[in-house]
Amino acid sequence: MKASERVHAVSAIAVVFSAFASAQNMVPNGQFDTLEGWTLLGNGGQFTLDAGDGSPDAPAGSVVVGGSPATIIQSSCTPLTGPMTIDFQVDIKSNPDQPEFPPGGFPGRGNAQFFSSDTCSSGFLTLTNAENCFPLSDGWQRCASLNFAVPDTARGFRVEGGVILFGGWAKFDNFRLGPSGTVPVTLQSFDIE
Ligand SMILES: [Ca+2]
Repeated sequence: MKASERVHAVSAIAVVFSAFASAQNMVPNGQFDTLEGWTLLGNGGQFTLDAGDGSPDAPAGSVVVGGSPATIIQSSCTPLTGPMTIDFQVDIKSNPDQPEFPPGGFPGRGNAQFFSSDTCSSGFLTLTNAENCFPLSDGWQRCASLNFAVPDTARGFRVEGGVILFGGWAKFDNFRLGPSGTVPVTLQSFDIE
């Protein structure tokens, strides 16, 4: 193979790979390469990029709870056309002593929210909470919602990560959402050093 042909072959592989990767994950900047596309909600909370930690790769989105009970990071809105069945996951690391109250509820969580508008500014329809978030530990833990039925009227979605404990902290990484079976989502706990 000539050098020019090799270049073309490598380019073709790169194009195919990037198209496949973007089809897998519909969450913009779900790997926190930067803070772009993410918004902090909650009085006095802090949201920064942790260049020394991540799951699977650094950086991660790092949240410190402010004066309000809940501090939340929210992704930008992504257009989507229902009906479809999706898988959703997020990797979370947080205070090991976070209480679970109410059961299945608020502290150290991730969810995906669906809207009838493609800007997520109105028309909230439903949400799905990632499961297996408890108990949180100071190691990375994967939470997920599998085979969630998105309503046929959905035209946009966004995802959230949140933490409730006063004085608490959490890190988020690896937000993924896509048609079921196209994102490598698994319900499992794991630690990454
Ligand atoms: Ca990352």
